Amino acid sequence: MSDERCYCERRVSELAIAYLGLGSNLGERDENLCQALTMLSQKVKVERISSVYETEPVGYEEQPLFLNLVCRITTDLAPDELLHLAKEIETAMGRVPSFPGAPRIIDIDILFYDNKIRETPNLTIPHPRLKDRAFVLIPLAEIAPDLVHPKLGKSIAQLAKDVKGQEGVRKYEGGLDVSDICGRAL
Ligand code: PH2
Ligand code: MG
Ligand code: MG
Repeated sequence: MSDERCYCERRVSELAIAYLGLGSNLGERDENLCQALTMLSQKVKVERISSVYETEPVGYEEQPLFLNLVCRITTDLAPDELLHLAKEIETAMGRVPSFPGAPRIIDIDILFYDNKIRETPNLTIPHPRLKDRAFVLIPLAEIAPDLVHPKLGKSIAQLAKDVKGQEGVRKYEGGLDVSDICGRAL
């Protein structure tokens, strides 16, 4: 076995698998999702992208419908570095600070990072609200049904089956197919 091969195997085993949730409800929502995926792909490997869903706003309800998707990435970034990247992309795309749950051009959330459980003031992993959010669980069940939530011990398929508000999450049929364009662009 060559040294090079050993090196490659070592690198691969250091990569983390993370799942990200993306949402947009301002401007050209599908283009925003695509731009965010393209920017992410410059720093991490975007391995899989769910379908795009049009979703009713959860929480603060007086705002436009969202487009949501989730993706699986592999990365050598640590969780804090990944959070920093997500914030950097949000800001570069023109997101301005507002009240929690306000309309936004783009939101990029870390849902899972390997099997890690972490609760710190600036970052909680797994995402603390994902278990109640059909707009996360339904797309996630497409690409990771057997992923087990490390705190709840339940699979994504199970959580998605039981989650409330499923009627507010519909496959997005209009306009661009984000995963298609991004599939070509990434
Ligand atoms: N994000 C929120 C609050 N509410 N609702 C939908 N449908 N989609 C979102 O991405 C979303 C939300 C906070 O990040
Ligand atoms: Mg969010
Ligand atoms: Mg966020």
